[in-house]
Amino acid sequence: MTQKSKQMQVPIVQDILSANDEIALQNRETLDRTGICMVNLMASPGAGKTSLLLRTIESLRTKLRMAVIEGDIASTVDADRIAQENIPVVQINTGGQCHLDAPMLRRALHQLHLPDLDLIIVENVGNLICPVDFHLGEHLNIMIASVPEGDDKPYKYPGIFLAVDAVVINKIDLLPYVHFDLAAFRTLVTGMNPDVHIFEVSCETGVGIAPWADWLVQQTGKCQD
Ligand SMILES: Nc1nc2c(ncn2[C@@H]2O[C@H](COP(=O)(O)OP(=O)(O)O)[C@@H](O)[C@H]2O)c(=O)[nH]1
Ligand SMILES: [Mg+2]
Ligand SMILES: [Zn+2]
Repeated sequence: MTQKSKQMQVPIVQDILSANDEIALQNRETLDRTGICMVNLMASPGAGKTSLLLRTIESLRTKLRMAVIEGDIASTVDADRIAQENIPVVQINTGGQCHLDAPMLRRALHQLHLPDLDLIIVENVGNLICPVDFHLGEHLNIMIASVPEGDDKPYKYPGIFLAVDAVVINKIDLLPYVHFDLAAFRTLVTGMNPDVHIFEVSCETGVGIAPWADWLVQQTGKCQD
């Protein structure tokens, strides 16, 4: 790439991001008017986003009125699974795009009956890189880091670890079989992001889901004040 074409690309990216931020702000205002908390759930493919959603729905079904927005490059597999739980679900197929953006969320929010909801959880496209750059209007950014992915991910993808409000370490049932230094991982993440909340869970066994669900109830309450 020539120096000139490099210079030309930077303002274009900034324009896209700021146009997105403007719509994200409008989404946020829509949610705040109705006192809804929206969570942007990010992780690599297979880390356990849909599994954590299912466990969260199971725990909070009687406490919060929830809906799910499912982002995928293609297919409705995850949305179909959530719909079986009798929770309102909207599928966004990004048509190849590797992240959700605020205009997509605006269209999805139009399909939900907002006065009936307390909490919306958005399953972003499986990707640790760009989803974090595209605000959706969310109140909380959460990432899942799963044990088999290894404990070095904060070094490789610092952007997402710096930006999130909470890191959910999933698949802790696999700790006896996989090298993952939990203490070192915690130290590294809190060193990068001192305010981050860290949860250790297994969506397979249900261990650790209760503290995560309690925290989510508490955070949702803040949006309703
Ligand atoms: N052993 C184990 N497997 C899990 C756990 N959570 C999810 N999985 C499995 O990991 C795979 C991917 O999970 P999924 O929720 O679809 O991940 P997503 O792509 O991030 O939505 C599935 O086969 C799940 O059964 C866990 O805590 N322990
Ligand atoms: Mg999924
Ligand atoms: Zn992307």
